[in-house]
Amino acid sequence: MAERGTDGEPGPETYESAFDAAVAADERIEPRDWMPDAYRATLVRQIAQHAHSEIIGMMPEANWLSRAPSLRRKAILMAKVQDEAGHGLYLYGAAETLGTGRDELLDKLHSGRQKYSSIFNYPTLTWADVGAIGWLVDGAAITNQVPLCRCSYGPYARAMVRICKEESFHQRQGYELLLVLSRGTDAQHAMAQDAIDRWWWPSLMMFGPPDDESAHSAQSMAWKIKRHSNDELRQRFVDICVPQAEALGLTLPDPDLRWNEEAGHWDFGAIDWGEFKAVLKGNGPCNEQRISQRRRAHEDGAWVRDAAAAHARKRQEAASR
Ligand code: FAQ
Repeated sequence: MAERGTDGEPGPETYESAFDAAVAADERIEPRDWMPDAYRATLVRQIAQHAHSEIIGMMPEANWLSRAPSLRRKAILMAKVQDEAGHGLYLYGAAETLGTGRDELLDKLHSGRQKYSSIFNYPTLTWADVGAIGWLVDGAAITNQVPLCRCSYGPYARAMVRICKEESFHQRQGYELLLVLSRGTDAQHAMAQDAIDRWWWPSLMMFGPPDDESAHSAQSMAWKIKRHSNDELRQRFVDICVPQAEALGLTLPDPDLRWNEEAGHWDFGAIDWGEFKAVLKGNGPCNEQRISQRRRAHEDGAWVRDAAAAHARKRQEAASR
């Protein structure tokens, strides 16, 4: 029997068991529902890192907007980069429903107190990198995010449904771009292969540390925030990519890739976790550049925020007259 508080209201144990029962029954937890503080904090941490990844993730591809090889490619890339901004907005909105505002989260990003995905600390050296990001980075993002559509927290799960639809368009544009290059001139094929050589391993790192080093997985899976472990999703991604690489006529840069008949999966080589840790510590090739560009963009946008606030104030004053 659940405890009752002294004033006759249900005690904390009642709320906690209602929360546990809702999670066990695969029901959604909604913003006004009671939730454990640690559940709320875990969601804010993950959603914030995800939102930051979306807006920092605009930078590597935006680098190629002015140099896209045709008007069509430029229009597609502009739409994709704008989609990423939209994803950031949905996700900051989802975090807001947990009581943490965008200003606070951006402040944590800018001061290095919150992370964003390691992948966006690598440079985009050629046009083929736009294809590699679409195929591999968006592909990894979809593999990770489709199960998040069933996340126990309602606003995050619902945001993921729309995000995944858009990411799937992103993945296809990257695949198609690489296919054209791969079937193009020798120089174009070589450029596509070089991009895959550089983006393959960092893409595998997007899924996070191996399961036995993942600090949050067990609890997040018990709460049904995460539905699969980091290693399970990484394996799923490898299994999807191997036949796609073959269809593209490109080679994944891993001599240890081998079909494992017994396991029904592709075995793959060792990931350089030293590199992953260095990137997380701020020592990747572009960490400094990304964060200083983000801070500058935020400062440059101050007048827009001020103008929007002044406009909202004026409307409110007019309405109350
Ligand atoms: N990079 O215990 P775990 C995209 C951190 S969106 C940086 O395993 P968890 C779209 C982790 O935060 C890409 N940090 O953690 C796009 C934790 O640090 P903390 C982003 C990482 O949360 C495409 C620590 O390591 N997607 O690409 C990374 O259970 C193209 C311990 O790790 C999401 O955020 C990493 N790769 O699992 C945009 C999806 N991995 O907080 C533009 C949602 C781990 O203790 C262009 N997030 N860390 O200081 C998730 O599914 C999870 O948060 C994981 C990590 C799987 C990323």
